[in-house]
Amino acid sequence: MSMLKEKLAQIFPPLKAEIGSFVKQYGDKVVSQVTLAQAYGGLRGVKCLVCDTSEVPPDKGLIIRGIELKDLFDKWPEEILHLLLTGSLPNETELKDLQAELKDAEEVPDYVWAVLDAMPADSHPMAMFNTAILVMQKESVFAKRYAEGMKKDDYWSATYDDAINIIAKLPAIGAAIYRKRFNKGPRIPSDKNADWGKNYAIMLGLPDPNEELTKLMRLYLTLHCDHESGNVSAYSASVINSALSDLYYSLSGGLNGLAGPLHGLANQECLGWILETMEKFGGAPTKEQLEKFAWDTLNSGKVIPGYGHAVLRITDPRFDAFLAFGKKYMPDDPVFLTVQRVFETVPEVLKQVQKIKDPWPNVDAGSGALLYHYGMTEFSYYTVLFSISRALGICSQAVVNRAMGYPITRPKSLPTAGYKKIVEAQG
Ligand code: HAX
Repeated sequence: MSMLKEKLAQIFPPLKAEIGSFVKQYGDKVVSQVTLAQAYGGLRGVKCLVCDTSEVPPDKGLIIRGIELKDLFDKWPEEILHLLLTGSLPNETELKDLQAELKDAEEVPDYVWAVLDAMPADSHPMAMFNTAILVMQKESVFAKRYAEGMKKDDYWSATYDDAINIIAKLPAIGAAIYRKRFNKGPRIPSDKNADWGKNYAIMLGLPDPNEELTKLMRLYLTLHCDHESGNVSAYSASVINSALSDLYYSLSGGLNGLAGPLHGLANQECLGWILETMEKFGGAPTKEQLEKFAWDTLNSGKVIPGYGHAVLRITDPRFDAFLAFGKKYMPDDPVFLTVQRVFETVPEVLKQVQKIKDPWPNVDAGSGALLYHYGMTEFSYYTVLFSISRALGICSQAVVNRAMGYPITRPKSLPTAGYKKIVEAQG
């Protein structure tokens, strides 16, 4: 058994007992109330989910297991995976053990390549990525063991095996989709000595003379890892997983949600918007030009991608991290300069629109410009990169949920007539 799995086997039983007695003792305490506006408004702010891997206070942004993101910028994705699952960063031996475990599981079955080859050449990279995950469902350890009558206490262990088997393969799958979809040449084999993030950079096949792209990939894969459990992709995946559909089904399903323009696809949309301004104004636009362009976008009924958030009310610390990276490695890049100028302009515009609750940039406002700088100019691919990272959080949440024995998710819906009755009864 790997060191990480052994550690989890120690951690989970007492945690399950603790949560069990906590709920038994305080089960009837009220933790949240739901107004009619919230029922019709995407359940914004309703506290009714549990997520122990991370939380997102509106005034701070992502906190992973009690550690603010700004203190994790230099950590590698494998370290973050360990943190998400166990609540602590790995020591050197634990990190090596986890990296070896991932290496052992990285071989992608050949039929995945055949399925990707059979897809239309103009398929969206996200459709290709989620198909690749789903088509591997027959490998699920959870599904196999469930069919054999696995005990409920073992659900987490089989989910863990699926999580490692999937996470290990995602860099190779993601990189192969990039190369195939954008005619970059044949797949590049995995480097047996490279860590998860570096290996991904290698397999993409983009020039990386000073290993700056490798650094960006590690940072990117760390920053997008998790964002509590109420966002569309994590919540969808968790609902699917609660039916004991294995992680191949649930991760793929959740990531289909990430493919939406109000969620992960915003990074593709945002770079598109930035480049559109540059094309229109013949280079990096002035603040005045940007201000007008922002108003034109709003007045045409569109959102300004990369700005606003359902939870956050500050500049997203993940955006701060990308901004700092850009200032260090590409201060004069015109696309990056435009991102900075948009940051100096757009919040002031959005503040004037009363209904918008968060005028600040989110994670998707700057990441694309950095990828563009290193030659990844095909921005319909960007959400795949997001997905590879987000799989860390979605898989960790599923392992924890199955270890805690949480039941199937099934909130109650009412027809509008039902809500009218409730409201009328209150006078
Ligand atoms: N541009 C224009 N209008 C915006 C806006 C923006 N950037 N942000 C919010 N609004 C609008 C909403 O569309 C909504 O309008 P309607 O009432 O007419 O529908 C109104 O302001 C109130 O919205 P809100 O309460 O401030 O925000 P929501 O919680 O409803 O939505 C969103 C949050 C992220 C979906 C929203 O801010 C948005 O559409 N932003 C642009 C797209 C984007 O960047 N998405 C990525 C978010 C981060 C993420 O998940 N990454 O994966």
